[in-house]
Amino acid sequence: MTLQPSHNLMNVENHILEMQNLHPGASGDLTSLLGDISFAAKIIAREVSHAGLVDILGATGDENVQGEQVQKLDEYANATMLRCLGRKGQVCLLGSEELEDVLEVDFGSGSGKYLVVFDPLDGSSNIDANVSIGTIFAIYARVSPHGPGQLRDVLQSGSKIVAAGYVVYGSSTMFVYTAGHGVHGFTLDPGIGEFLLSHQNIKIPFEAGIYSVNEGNEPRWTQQMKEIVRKLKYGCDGTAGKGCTARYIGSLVSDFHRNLLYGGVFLYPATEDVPNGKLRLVYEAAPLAMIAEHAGGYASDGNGPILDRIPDSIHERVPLFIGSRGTVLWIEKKMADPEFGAGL
Ligand code: AHM
Ligand code: MG
Repeated sequence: MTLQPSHNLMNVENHILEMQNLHPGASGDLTSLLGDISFAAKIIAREVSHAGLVDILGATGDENVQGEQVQKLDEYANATMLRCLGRKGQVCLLGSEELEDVLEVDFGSGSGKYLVVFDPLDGSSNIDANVSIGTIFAIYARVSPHGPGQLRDVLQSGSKIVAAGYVVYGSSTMFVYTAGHGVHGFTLDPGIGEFLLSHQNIKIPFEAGIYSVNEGNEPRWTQQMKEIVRKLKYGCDGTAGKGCTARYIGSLVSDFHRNLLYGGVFLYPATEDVPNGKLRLVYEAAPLAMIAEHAGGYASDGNGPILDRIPDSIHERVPLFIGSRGTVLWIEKKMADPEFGAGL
């Protein structure tokens, strides 16, 4: 009997190393940075699994039994990412949705090649209800020559992302990433503390069977958007004529992850009162857009690819349509048609 490589258990670190081998001459900095992120994810996952005990063990601002300050989970996740990333001199800059400004990093070497941007705990309004939440990240190569990173290093289009991924803290914890060679998912085995390859080379179905949108905002959508969502329900060219079913968690990572596996589209359009939508280009939309594209999907701001947008500021917001490629392209086409929905 011959042992097939597919029988091997693969943890995320070994997988990332295999990906590195596709790039002869790679320094290993990206590999170790992705390893740092998966390490941080395990620490955050452990804390998330205790979230419901906070009221029993001590509220925010209290001291816990070890005499440590109890932190809100999103603050904890942010602090954990900052503590884990780039200790080996791989990064020149970090940007977090939780921080107003970027953090220049200088561990003395002055030569960190990469910068990492992240949303440490996305969907945080769901924490207290035990609903799944996540972490989103993207890694860029710096454009400034040397020394601590600069703002211009972050203000690059998503098409320049070198690696992106997310972690879902759900019924199990999953780490999903791409470094440009497919999208791969790993499930945390809490018993051994390892992310094991469980979803190799994820591909999203071309047409959505699910639509995910906060329909409470419908009164403030354009007529065009109302008609787009109506057509998603009843069936249209973008859904092979079939009507979609609705699923909306209110955690972008979790909604995106489910749609990636099953085929679906997530929409966070502009509304009268919020002209650029709610979601952030740098920390949420661009990293997930890279994942979507490498899984065969697509992400649009309604006019064109999210990945083409160059942010003007780090907290810039953007309308987001992301998921099954055929469906998002159909939405984009309808948004370009001023007559669509005009008769409503
Ligand atoms: P957050 O980063 O503060 O958690 O906000 C982003 C979240 C997304 O996860 C989710 O898709 C969206 O907000 C839900 O917004 P709404 O409650 O308006 O539907
Ligand atoms: Mg978020």
